[in-house]
Amino acid sequence: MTTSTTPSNKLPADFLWGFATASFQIEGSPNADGRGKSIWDDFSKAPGKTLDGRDGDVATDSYNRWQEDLDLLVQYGVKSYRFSLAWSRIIPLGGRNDPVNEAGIKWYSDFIDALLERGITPFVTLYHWDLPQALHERYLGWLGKDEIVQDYAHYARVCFERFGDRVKHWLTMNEPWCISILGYGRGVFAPGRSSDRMRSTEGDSSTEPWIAGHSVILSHAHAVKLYREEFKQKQGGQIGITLNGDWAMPYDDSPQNIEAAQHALDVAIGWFADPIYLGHYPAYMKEMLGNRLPEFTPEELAVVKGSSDFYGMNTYTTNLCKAGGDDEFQGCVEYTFTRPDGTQLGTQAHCSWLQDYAPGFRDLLNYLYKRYRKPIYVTENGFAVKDENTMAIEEALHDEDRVHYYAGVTDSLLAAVKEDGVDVRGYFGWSLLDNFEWADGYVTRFGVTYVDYDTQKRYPKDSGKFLSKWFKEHVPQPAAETKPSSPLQENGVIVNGVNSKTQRTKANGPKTAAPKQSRKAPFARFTAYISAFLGL
Ligand code: PNW
Repeated sequence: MTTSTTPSNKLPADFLWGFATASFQIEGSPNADGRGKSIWDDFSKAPGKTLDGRDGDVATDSYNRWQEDLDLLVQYGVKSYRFSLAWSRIIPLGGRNDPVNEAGIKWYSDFIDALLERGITPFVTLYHWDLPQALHERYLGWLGKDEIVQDYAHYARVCFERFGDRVKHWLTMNEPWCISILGYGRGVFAPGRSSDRMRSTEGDSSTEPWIAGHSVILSHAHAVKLYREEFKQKQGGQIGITLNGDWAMPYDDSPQNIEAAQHALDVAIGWFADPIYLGHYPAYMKEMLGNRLPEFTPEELAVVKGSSDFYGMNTYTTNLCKAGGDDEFQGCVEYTFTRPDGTQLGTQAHCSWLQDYAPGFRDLLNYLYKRYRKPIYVTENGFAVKDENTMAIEEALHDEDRVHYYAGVTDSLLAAVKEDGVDVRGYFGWSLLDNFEWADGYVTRFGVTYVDYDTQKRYPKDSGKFLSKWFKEHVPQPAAETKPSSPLQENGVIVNGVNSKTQRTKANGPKTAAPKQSRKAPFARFTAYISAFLGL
């Protein structure tokens, strides 16, 4: 393990840290440069679908303000940025026989170049929920297994071909549980299908989520097969999936509640992770769903098993688990934040499903590493301060509860790596910016940067400064590191914005601080600028 060569309170020098976003949540500009509609365009405009009745047409206007976003990333000193590609900007109608949109490709291509020029590693999600609307109309999106697997693989191929010379970290899907359950079961996310006829005129919550999940797994697996067979050798990147999943703690010591916590994990995480890493659905899911759980053919399973180079972990909270109830989407387990003695697990966030409980973060890392034996990238983690949206900006910038959350989590992260030996390779806070929080509209803010939606001005919060400082202190600076003004090239191929010599230095771990003399003047100006900006 790389950690053995680093001092006891430091993460490895090549640890990637940064912030995450998603296309529909930040870009806006739904009609720019030939973009096609996604399922979130109409859904977010339909009455009653978002808390504040607002849609994603402007969001944080990042399609236009991308340079400001890059400036922020530089000022925070991130190593990496996780963002997603909007499928309908690249293939407006989405399908394998539909035209590719060069203007959309150019936008992302320029953005990737701009990241690399700043020494920031792009960590790219292919699918973060904005399915091309045309594919929903053609065959109901993720319910049309045979079609979607081929269309998704084709979309992935276009992305590997056009961006894979520069992108070395790929995520196929963001949070299959949310895609399937919230989109096709509870009906609270696009496309909003549900058996609840108050909510939707169409849908069957008892069958569709499990069918959608099956298609997501197969689509992911076929994209990975394609990458490994045709791209990996020459491009040299890694590819995997990112799953949501919160730690599940038994409500008390009773055997049925201990078992309930495992059932919660089986449905929240094992539904996807067990087939992908272990080669089968969890036994409990079969028991719970019977023949409503689709089966993999042996040929499908051969593609699915082992189809992720790492474990992409999105996590936010810990749930206390009690056996009982009939909510299959939670494994027929009841969740609470109230302990048997009446106390709360942690500080309540703005959204009901989230409380601050850092020990759960460490426990989850340990559970996942032990069960799936893969290096872990924490691809999302964050907190929404209660009532932040109604505070004056000055008050919101001092986001004490979010700082507390991140202080706990970073402690847990370090303990998991240094004391427990968990192989964690990266960490991304959710989110770089306050943004369009799906069904919550803009009322729930997850950003480490405050966005004033009247002016679109960005203001770093205390939490952003905290993470910037924490990672600066806990990730050794590679000896040769400067902020390159243009991507360095090796054999004509840009390698993550640094050349392989720098990477080797990084991998070996620096023994001493970087000699700064040679670039003293510009470097000193640069650090002074960052410090002034962050108020450090
Ligand atoms: C994730 N839940 O979504 C998504 O990946 C982000 O796009 C989103 O903004 C972020 O977390 C914050 O919500 C989730 O109900 C949505 O447990 C809902 C849940 C979890 C994650």
